[in-house]
Amino acid sequence: MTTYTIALVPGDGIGGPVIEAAWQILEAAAKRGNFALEAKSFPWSCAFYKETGSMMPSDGIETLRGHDAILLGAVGWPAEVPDSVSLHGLLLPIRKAFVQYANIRPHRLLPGVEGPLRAGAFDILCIRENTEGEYSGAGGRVHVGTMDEVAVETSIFTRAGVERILRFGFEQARARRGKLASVTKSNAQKYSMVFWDEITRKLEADYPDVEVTSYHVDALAARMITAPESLDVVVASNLFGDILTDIGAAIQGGLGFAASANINPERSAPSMFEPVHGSAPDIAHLGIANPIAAIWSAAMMLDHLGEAAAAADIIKAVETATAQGIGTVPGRDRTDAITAAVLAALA
Ligand code: GGG
Repeated sequence: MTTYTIALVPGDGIGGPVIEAAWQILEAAAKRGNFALEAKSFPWSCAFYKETGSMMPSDGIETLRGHDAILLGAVGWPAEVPDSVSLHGLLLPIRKAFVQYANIRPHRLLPGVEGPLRAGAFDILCIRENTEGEYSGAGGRVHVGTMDEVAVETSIFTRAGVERILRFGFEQARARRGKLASVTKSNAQKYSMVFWDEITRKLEADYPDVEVTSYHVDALAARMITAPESLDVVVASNLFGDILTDIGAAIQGGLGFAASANINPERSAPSMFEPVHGSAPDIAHLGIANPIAAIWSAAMMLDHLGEAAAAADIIKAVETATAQGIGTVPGRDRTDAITAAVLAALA
């Protein structure tokens, strides 16, 4: 029997309860399947930062490297630690160090969930470039605190980085409905985004079976609301993907349903799975965080590890629970009640 070692990083706020819920579901799935899971939990978070001055220890990356996958909850506690410090201290370094360049975020309505749109069914797979672009962390400030102060933040787009994420998107489109939306703002950003468009055009020839449309990000954002059913796979840069997937979360009923996978497609290092939502300080101690996004992310983890049947069973159990109306209205059902309903459907 295969045993997978999973690094759990619950992080801040509702990260703890949703990861606990996801772990219960994973253990139940393992019991039914022919595999075992071993968890090692790491307390890296804003509380850890307050104690130590760092979001994770200096050997944190090497510690995580020894695991088959990472399941992360949420990062951020802005009342105590600036969000830019927590994000650049934990989440972004893991994505970069483990070359998790493809951030996959599925957007569809679960049964029983009513999104805000009157539009019919949609099933969008957003693929966000995850290691460079606008979140490269290149920049600086001079003349701080004076009227001459200047802040510069440079987006970095490399040919290798853009080509690999677009190829990943083409492959996903090929395996789905054969449509790829490549997103830029190349009318306004005449270097990096024109570069992205050129690489899209170059790769088109390798995927004649995929229908490619290039969109400006503003038009694509509108289309996700007015005609989401027209979209299949959407590939975007780090910042644009981050923003578009919040729209994706909104149209699928809220962040409580938005799952994600930070994938290292070459499997040279562990991949990381996390709900799209943050730590939600406003509801952190109320016991009403929706664990579905974390459970769905855990299913994506099993799928990545090669346990596709167990992953599909978890998704089916989530769908059974939501079809009964459980977890479908933000803030109404308790985290443990939603978890119990998914567990019951899995049994
Ligand atoms: N679930 C992880 C989390 O806390 N996400 C909040 C966030 O701000 N993420 C930024 C990003 O995904 O780049």
